[in-house]
Amino acid sequence: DHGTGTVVVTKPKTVAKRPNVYRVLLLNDDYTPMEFVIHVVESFFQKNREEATRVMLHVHHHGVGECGIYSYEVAETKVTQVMDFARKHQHPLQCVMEKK
Ligand code: NFA
Repeated sequence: DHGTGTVVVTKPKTVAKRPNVYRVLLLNDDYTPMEFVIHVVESFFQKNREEATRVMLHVHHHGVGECGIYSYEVAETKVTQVMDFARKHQHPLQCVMEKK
């Protein structure tokens, strides 16, 4: 009611929104050394060596894997940092983000 006698009925959302939540993913390739990927995951995604190794092996075996969940701005920064670092070392490693 808006004080006018009008009743407003709101349709429930089918699925809850996840505003501003993004997954950062690494993609497998045949050339980037495993040790380089572990180093990337450790240094840009605040994971210890054991966790970073698990992420690297997941990507290696499944083709894609999650490094972390962030806001749009932080995810974009992570992708840029990883892509710049891989290019600098002449590895074809790809890092992407997707809305969750
Ligand atoms: N598949 C790469 C190799 O065998 C390792 C790798 C893992 C690359 C995860 C990219 C991402 N050297």
